[in-house]
Amino acid sequence: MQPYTADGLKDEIARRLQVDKGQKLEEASPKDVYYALASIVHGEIMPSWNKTQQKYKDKKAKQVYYLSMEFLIGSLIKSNLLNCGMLNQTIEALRKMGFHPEEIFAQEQDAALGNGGLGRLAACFLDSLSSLDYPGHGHGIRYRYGLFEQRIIHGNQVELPDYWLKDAYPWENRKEEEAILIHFRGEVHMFKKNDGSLEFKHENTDKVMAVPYDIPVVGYQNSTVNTLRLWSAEPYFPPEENEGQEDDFYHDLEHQHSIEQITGFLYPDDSNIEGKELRLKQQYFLVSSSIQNIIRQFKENYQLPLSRLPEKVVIQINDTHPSLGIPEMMRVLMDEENLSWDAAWKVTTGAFAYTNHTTLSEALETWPVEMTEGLLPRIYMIIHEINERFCRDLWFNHKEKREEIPQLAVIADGRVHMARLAIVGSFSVNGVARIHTEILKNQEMSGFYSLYPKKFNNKTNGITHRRWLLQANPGLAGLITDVIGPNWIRRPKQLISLMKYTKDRPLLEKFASAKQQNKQALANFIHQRTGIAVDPHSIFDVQIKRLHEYKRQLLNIFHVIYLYNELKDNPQLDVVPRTFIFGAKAAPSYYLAKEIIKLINTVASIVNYDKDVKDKLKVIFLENYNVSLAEKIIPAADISEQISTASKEASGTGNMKMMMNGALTIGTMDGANIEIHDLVGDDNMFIFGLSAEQVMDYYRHGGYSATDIYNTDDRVKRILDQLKLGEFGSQEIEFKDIYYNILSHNDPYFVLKDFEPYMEAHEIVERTYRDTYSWLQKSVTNIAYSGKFSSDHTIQQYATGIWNLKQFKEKE
Ligand code: OX2
Repeated sequence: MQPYTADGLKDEIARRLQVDKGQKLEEASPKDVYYALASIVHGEIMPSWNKTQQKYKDKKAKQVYYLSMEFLIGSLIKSNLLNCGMLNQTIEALRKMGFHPEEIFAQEQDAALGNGGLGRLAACFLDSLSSLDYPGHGHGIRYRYGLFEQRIIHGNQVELPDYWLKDAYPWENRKEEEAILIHFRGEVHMFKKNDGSLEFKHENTDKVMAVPYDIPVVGYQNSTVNTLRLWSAEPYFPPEENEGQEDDFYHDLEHQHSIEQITGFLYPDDSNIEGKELRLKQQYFLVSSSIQNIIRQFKENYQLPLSRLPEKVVIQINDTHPSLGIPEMMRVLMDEENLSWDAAWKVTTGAFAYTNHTTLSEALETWPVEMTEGLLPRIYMIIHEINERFCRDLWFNHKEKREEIPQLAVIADGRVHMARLAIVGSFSVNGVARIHTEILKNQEMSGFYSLYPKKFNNKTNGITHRRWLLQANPGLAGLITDVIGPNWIRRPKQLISLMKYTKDRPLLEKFASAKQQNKQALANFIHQRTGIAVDPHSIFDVQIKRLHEYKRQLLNIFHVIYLYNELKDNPQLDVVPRTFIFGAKAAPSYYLAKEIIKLINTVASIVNYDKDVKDKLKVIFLENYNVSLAEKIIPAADISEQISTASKEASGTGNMKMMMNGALTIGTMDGANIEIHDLVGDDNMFIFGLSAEQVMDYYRHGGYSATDIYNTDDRVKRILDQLKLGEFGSQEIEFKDIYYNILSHNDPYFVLKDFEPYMEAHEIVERTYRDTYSWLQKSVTNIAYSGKFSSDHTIQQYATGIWNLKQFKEKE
């Protein structure tokens, strides 16, 4: 890529404005400048993009396709500039032009094509694949509406549509010539061929075009550019029907609308299934377009028989959402490419690998047989056959499993069980953190684990340190480079060299000052957004993630209420000032989650204006939490709240992002917290609460008695009574459902059970914070060990352990 100087860039921006819009620089709005800049960057990317694709083709490289219903890529302008090696010059150029660089970057709307961790993981993986020169691409859906925009009105979450495409999106290229036809419904007819074998014809189908939009995935200063291909649903116009159809105008409009619905919006559920036919349609739309495309590219590029596809192609499915790709590949191989069942099955199970992200039963997808069969008759036939063969194999070849067949069958109780389909049809099944994989092997999927022990493996999640440290926290990143040199940028594990400096007081002061600047910046942002002044020297205690009962934002807000009660009883109490920062979206239909958001906002509205509390306690709920907001909050965090009910959070990735930015974790022994603990130990994080074994043990024995705790712990009783009696609401009934959920439904997520240890852990936090020097040592220790959680490391593990993929280094 061409190295631009700041002046060169400035001139080029001015030239583009002139040529494209007839505009003088002085007349250009921030948006105009953003588009001019994005078009320059895109122009820089194009040649490398073409070259990379050509190289893969010429060298017949093996490729991985990451299939995901979600890619939470956020904003790309800064990361593209960074990866192209143009960020610093751009910042300088924009300043010279009299613009605030962040204002220009903020013109890009986040592409919020994901809900949370699962979608963001996919985006981090793409970044690492390109940065490590792996041939790896994403396939997803180009939703016209991304995750809803959240507004908080009178404390309540209100959802607004996220029409992120209302302005042109500068990073995508429409590739109409590569569109693919998708078939829904219709009938399947069977014929006997001359050789006696059967032929299936899927006829009278509803046809939809899948049009690809390609987004470049730029590697970090290495000229590798892979592709994120997002499919958009459009009406199919058969050539012969182009004329004389005016009579059907309204019918056509309706038809067109129903087709465009398929890629209309992202389902806003996280760790929860949304059992709707439209969602099933979206899933099949994604996999049918992707699988047809993969097979087409294989045939074009490799000139090999399809039986050898697994040597050149591996398909990683992100949770079960794309697991219909398995029967879809069988369909294409058998019905279109004339492979036998056995040959097609060998290819399919040699190509697919499945990542599981949760053991929550409410998230395990199943689809009603009638719905699947009606919408996808040929696919259903294939699933049925997969199931028949699998059950037969169990019956005849695994006699010890006969009793378990109902729990293992792909079709059971009138439903198609997607996780079972994914396990049977893949050569690899992985969990996303060590404990999660162990739970899969020994509990949730133990029946399958004993059948196929070799399929199961762990790949602990990771995050791209380029976006989450280098780009989001330039102050800290620059300091790290000053201390240990720049090699950590390409080899993040080298952050460990920081351990040599944990006793260097003057240096620790510099770390403190980098954090302080970020806290000041966040305090300014909070003031501008909410009008509330927070003390930038208070502890910034952060919980940012989707709102879910198992993530226990409720436990956090109970702690806040407890502190508030203490301060009300004794306003002179000597406490370290705290700012509690929340960011969370609740699924629109998740009533209790929305009540918890309302409770947090209600507590905030009382605490923040109470004179007795003064500056000792502030509660901030930042609305519309998304990737861009995370980039502002994470560099400023002192405390990272990772307090899920043990065994429930498969991994978590926010825990890694905050650790990498020097926050200390308060958390349960759950998900990847355990692996953070392996590295930094009890001295450098605050672990509390029930273990996963204890939680699972309670579940097996019908839970524990929440009422006992209510009756014996005055602090708990006071908080719950305050909820019930309406002390935190405008009406008495306000938060009674939270109250009853805990006491009448016996506290399914162990909020009360973990209350006492959580309070104690927070006391230790406070004591530790008072010792600035010791706090800084712990903070730097966390940064030093965080390199292991770079997604580069995770991707290396996938590449060697599952994909058998080679880095594609160009030899010039
Ligand atoms: C999330 C998990 O809840 C989270 O623990 C994990 O870190 C993340 O995926 C990435 O692996 N939907 N979202 C998740 O799982 C599902 C299903």
